[in-house]
Amino acid sequence: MRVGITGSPQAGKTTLFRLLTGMAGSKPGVGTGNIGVMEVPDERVRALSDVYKPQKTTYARIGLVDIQSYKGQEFLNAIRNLDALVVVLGSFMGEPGVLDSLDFIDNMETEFYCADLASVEGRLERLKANKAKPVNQMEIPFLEKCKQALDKEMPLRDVEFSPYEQDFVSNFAFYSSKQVILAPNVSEEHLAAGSYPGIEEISQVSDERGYKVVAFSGIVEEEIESLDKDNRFEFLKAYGLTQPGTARIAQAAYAALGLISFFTVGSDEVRAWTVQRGTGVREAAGKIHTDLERGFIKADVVSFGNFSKMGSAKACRDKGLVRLEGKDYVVKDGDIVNVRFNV
Ligand SMILES: Nc1nc2c(ncn2[C@@H]2O[C@H](COP(=O)(O)OP(=O)(O)O)[C@@H](O)[C@H]2O)c(=O)[nH]1
Ligand SMILES: [Mg+2]
Repeated sequence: MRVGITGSPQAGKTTLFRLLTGMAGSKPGVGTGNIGVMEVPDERVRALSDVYKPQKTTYARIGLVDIQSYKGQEFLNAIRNLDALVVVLGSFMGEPGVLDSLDFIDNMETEFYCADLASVEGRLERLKANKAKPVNQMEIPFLEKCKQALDKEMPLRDVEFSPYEQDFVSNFAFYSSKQVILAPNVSEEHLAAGSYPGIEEISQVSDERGYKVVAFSGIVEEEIESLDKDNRFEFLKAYGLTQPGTARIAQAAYAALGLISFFTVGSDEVRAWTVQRGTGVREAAGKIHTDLERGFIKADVVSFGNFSKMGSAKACRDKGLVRLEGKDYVVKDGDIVNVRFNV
């Protein structure tokens, strides 16, 4: 899973990329795109780490790309293999920044519809001309359904697909099925005020399209980054915030991708593991090590909520809050998992 940072020129994309990845070397507008990895901050991991005091604490991570092109085929090529996009809006620049941003979103959506429609129609023509095999005939109603939506400029992410159709969607890697998060980059004053230039237009677009909006301020984030931990909290509080914008953006991207975290704990390492929502515990165990999947017997599972209430694994066991789950159990966000296995 990879996320791209996009938006109009000067909106603050590279600034956000640098903040999210900690890659100090990333330069504005250089090369074909900076590539990095971002940590997904998680208070639960921090809390578990406070209890276990492990040698190592590992947060969830997702790949991040700072996209350097804005439109046309070059833009489409740059984002083809990305699963979600964070669109940075240059709200701190006032009216011109707002207009550029709205133009960018408008143009992006048009390019998505056109590109998806072209691939749907091209595929339909080939299927119909070829008298495709029975298995491919199943694809025709699916493609017709996509075409109907795209003709109405409805993004494919808003179309309800059956699990069977969902497989086709994944194979096509449609543009309009990518998740989008709007990230207005607002001035310091506007961050504190909770309102910013263009907020109404941006809300309207996000309501219509089902985009999540997470405002941040590049300048304020840079200040936060320069503070030590204790001062960060006080600083954020002054803005009425509990978490930096970077944390909120990383978490929004993670959720938009349908990803959840489960945890493993111990004195060596407290760690968040990433799985797609709906993953079975046996497959999830395989993320930790293939042996754990192959030799899976059962898993001890306690929710972070219960752990946090009781304060220790022992207290959870005493209260019967640690469940023994078999391979059919579906992992939930925040599960603390210990896999029993035998190879
Ligand atoms: N005042 C202000 N300037 C910013 C902010 N974020 C970025 N900039 C500046 O805007 C310019 C463009 O930023 P950059 O991240 O390179 O934009 P990009 O073209 O979208 O990658 C740089 O000079 C940044 O220092 C912000 O929140 N406030
Ligand atoms: Mg840049």
